[in-house]
Amino acid sequence: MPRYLLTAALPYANGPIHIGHLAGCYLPADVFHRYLKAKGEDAILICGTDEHGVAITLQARKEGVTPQELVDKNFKVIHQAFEGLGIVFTHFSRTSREIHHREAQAFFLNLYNKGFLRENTTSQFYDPVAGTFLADRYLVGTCPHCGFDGAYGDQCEKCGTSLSPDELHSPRSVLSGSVPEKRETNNWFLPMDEMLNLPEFARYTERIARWKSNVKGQFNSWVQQGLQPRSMTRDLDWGVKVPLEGAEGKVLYVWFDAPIGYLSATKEYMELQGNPEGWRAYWESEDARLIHFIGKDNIVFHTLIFPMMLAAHGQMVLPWQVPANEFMNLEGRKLSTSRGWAVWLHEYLQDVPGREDELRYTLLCNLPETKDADFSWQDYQLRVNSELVAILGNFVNRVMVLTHKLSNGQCGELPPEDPSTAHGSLSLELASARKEIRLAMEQFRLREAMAGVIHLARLGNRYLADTEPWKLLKTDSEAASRVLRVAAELCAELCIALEPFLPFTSARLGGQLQWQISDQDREGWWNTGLGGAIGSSESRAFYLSNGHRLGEAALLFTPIEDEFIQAQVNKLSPMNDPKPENAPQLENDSKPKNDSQTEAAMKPEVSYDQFAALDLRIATILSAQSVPGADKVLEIKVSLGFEQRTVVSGIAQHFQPEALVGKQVLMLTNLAPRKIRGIVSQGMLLMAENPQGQLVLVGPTDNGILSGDRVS
Ligand code: B3M
Ligand code: ZN
Repeated sequence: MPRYLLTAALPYANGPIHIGHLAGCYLPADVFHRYLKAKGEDAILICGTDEHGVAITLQARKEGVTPQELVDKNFKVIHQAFEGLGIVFTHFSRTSREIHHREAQAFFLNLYNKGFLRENTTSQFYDPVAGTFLADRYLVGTCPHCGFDGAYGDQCEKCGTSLSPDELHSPRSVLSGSVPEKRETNNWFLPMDEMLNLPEFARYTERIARWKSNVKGQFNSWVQQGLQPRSMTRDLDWGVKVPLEGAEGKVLYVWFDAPIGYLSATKEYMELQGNPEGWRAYWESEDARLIHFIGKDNIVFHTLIFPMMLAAHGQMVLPWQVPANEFMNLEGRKLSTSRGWAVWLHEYLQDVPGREDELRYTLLCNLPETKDADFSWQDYQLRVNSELVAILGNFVNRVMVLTHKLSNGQCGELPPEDPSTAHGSLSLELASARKEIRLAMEQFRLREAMAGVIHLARLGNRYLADTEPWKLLKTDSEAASRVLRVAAELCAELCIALEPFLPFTSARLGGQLQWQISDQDREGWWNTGLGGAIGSSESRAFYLSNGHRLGEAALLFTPIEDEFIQAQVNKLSPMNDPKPENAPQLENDSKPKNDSQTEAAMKPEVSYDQFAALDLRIATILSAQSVPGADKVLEIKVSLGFEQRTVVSGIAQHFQPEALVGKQVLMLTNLAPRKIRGIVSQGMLLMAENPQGQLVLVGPTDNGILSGDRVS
């Protein structure tokens, strides 16, 4: 029997968890783990905080605390937030623990002794005042592409370009502000080019053919680009010390030690279980299936570097699957923690206690499994109100209330199988719905599986609509009793099917039914619950007994009010981007200028990259209205085809609001949102100014272009 070793990327302990992390890997990992357990499989889910690397030291500096204080604080916040959302790990550890340092050093020495870590000299930037080598992030300077003077040695956050430290103009040290110098230093490199040919690694790459295409694609492109030896040590004082003589002041590269965290955490767990050799069954056994749940930015480390390390180490399992997800955006924009464009899990749990599954559900429905996806508060509201409340909650509630009305909650007998009845066609549809759910889970299509479970409730509603037990109640109470028993059985079935996805709801539902899922029912449903009528010998689904008494009816979900959604949207007010002096200043649409026709008013030249960074599209105006107390601006709703936006535009003195409705307009869609007159404006409408100083719409209308079409 296979043994499943599931891992979820170790979150950096440099800050709390947001919805992007959840959708990227933690929620899928939790759902899949719960699913395997429900099936009766032997599975463990391992995670913990990643507490090393410059992500930690830089943040600690920013907050004016030591790295240790920072990781201690965030470990707690992260761990608690996961628990709050019902994300349950078999073991959640930390890479700062002694066992991890010991394991990572032993791993390093194993590879070193086999000749897989080669010493090499390179020249690196050094801060003569602080007396230390500088990691890329510790260098700032002028971006060679956009001229921004706060670019880091690895990336310019203004224009988004990746950089190497040598490309920065006038580099300075973040630590002391001094001009760094180049010094030689020794580090240890993994010869990745040679390691491709390790037999274990080569054998492993055959599996990749059946992996997700986003994962396969990244793996292949790295290999095709040609691999270079990569340094596995750093000149830093925070991290796992390099266990070699002459390596003082050096630590393991964080991406060398962090994945070993999966191993050290497994060992720690087994030790705590009093089974110190227990880890071998998951890491060294032929039957073990290692599955890494990660986000797309971690693919190369989990499909290439760590597997090479495992292959070189010997005797270790290599990944069996890496179901990496793409990114989750928020309200149409990339999440940005530095700009406050995020929904934080710990804040959500605090703001709306008792609504854990509402968040799980919305995220599961939008998992970025094949491409980037979007979370919006409006979608959250819609999903909760029109799916959880109106489909799932409504079905269960009707069954509960009607059964109480009929027989004080006491269940009657199941009707015999009869394909010609509504019961018969319900059974047929259930059979294929169950199959779809199981198949989707096997293939890591969690969002389809989630939709499939809601579909079960939809079928239940249809069954009630077809049989109308509320009418039978008055005319034929025995028939009503049979119908309601079938429906109550479906409620029990939902309790099982919901469990991996919405565990809180499943538990609440079980409470209402006064029924507890047995291991046998759970395993039966997930393994063999493929066909047959409810209550038939074939499906074996016969969860409640005759005469079973249901508990009190209570609402599983309540609708989300507009005010709550508005308050959440208002919370998203990103701080301003850093703005370099010579970067192009975009016109503020609330104050049109008058000098646009003169050549003297030409703005400085921009690069192609700067231009390409603008997301310009055609939008259609859906509505326009004046804003009370503001005579210059209009609140305008536009459609981009794939979504709707609100824009506050300073054009009230140029247009009658009604005249704008239905017009197409050019729109800059990726301008950072800001609050104008208390309304979040999500983009800018572009217009021209005629010689009379009047604003007019430019370009489009009625030439076949559609909302959302790009302008370039
Ligand atoms: N901490 C990166 C990240 O949070 C990193 C993952 C480590 S997994 C071994 O994206
Ligand atoms: Zn730049």
